[in-house]
Amino acid sequence: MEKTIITCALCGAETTREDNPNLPITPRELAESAQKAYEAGASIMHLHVRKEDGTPTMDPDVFGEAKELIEEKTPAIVQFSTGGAVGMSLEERIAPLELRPEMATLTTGTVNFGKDVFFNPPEYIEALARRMQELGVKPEIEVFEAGMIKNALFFQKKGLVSDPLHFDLVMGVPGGIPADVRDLVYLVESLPQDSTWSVAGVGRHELRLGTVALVMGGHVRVGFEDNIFYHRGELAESNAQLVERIARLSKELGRDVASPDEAREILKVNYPRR
Ligand code: KMH
Ligand code: ZN
Repeated sequence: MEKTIITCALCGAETTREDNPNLPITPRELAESAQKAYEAGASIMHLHVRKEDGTPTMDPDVFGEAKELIEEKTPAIVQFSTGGAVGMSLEERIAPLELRPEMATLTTGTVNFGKDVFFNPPEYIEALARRMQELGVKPEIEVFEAGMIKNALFFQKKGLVSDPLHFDLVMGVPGGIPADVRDLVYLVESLPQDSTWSVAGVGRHELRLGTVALVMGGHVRVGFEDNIFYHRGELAESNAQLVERIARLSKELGRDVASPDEAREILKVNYPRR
């Protein structure tokens, strides 16, 4: 089977230091966490950034600083979030793309998100996809609900996202698709043949669905954005600890872990790293 691409979702927008005191927040902390995650086997860093007080921001200056520091410390692919936090405007969410990360996320539909709504109307999707295409940024299509796959194909037909598509199946968000294995199988069977995919199981589902994905030939996302625990009731010490475990499982199951350059090859990330 193909090597496993491990994505590390370093901090997200929702996890707080109260949830887990080991959460990296500043660009320097994010880069240090990324370095250890890279050494443990991660080849993509899914990046959100925070203000100094820990609240989420889409400030391009903060994204730029974090990107630069991560790229100094690791050869990993830096993947910007364009989802940000619920309630952010399109203008805020699109702005960091001008920094031309190698990859960025693209959520192809609106979904309830706990008590909130993660708002992604067609005009947002179109604007984000178009700008990514213009700048040569490879989208990772974030799927929180089954209908988002079909919607991604609609934008592909319009010529706004290019083949081969890469999907991240985000499962177990309250309001989104549940994290059952049958749901994962259904989502994977709904993807275009030539596409690639990873799974991001939320909370306790991270390890279980990640392991199933390894067996199915998919790729895996782990990290504090999705899960703060190592075991039930035991907080994870670091992002690297979560990466290390899924890397170990992958190797035990006969799949080596992809380096960043191997990940670029598998995903057809064309944009040359600067
Ligand atoms: N924080 C969520 C509302 C993305 O990174 O693009 C959206 C999210 C998806 O995390
Ligand atoms: Zn995210």
